[in-house]
Amino acid sequence: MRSSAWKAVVFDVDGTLVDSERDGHRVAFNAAFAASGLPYRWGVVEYGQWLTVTGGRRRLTAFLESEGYAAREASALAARLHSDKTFRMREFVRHGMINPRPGVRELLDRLRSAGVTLAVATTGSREWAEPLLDRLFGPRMFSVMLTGSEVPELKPDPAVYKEALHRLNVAPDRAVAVEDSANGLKAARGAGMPCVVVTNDYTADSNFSGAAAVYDGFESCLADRSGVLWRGQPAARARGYVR
Ligand code: XBP
Ligand code: MG
Repeated sequence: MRSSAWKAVVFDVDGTLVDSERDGHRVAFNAAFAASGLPYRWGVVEYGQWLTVTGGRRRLTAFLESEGYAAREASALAARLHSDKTFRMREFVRHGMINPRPGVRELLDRLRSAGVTLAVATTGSREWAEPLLDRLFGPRMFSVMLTGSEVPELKPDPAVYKEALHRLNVAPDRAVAVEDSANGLKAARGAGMPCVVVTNDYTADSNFSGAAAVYDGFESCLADRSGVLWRGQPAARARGYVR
């Protein structure tokens, strides 16, 4: 089995391990709007624009303010809506509605077989993220699992990656992050980590300058057998795009 020079690989969740935004979070947000008697419904394109605001509660607050709510009222309503939305997302998880992206399971198994420690660093809430990862990958797949519930600042702030490195006891240049978004890439780079990007429909056209590699899916990531996930430190020439 090809080994990997990395001590750890730290995965993002939404949009990376799972394609959870369009048909998961977005649907849960809309159901929470409806349950509160609010007329808002985020369409697929509109939701993609709000995705640049990380953290569901902050996304709701920013949206409500853009609809004319005063800051204090927006924050209070966002908290109520987000609590309902999180309950709904947990139900989606429980009913098996959120699944791994193609190739994710194989990549996790290959990295584990190569002796790499796996971890998670997400902005999402632990209430749904933990049962999701347990259900999809088993309770022992990730040695460290950090969520937006445990850090003071959300991506693109590097806090969640810095804390993951601390708990893993791994130097930034001995671990690589796997992300889907520009905010996630910024967070990983801010923690001094190289970052592999695997894009999705929402992020394919983003600017991924500074990424060690960019793939359009896990299938091409798996096929790149001499890629940075296996080779270790990204050589200067590695900064490029593998599509
Ligand atoms: C993406 C996010 C999350 C989700 C919604 O997280 O920004 O906020 O959109 O989840 P990731 P919550 O870092 O995994 O890409 O409503 O629980 O925040
Ligand atoms: Mg993401």
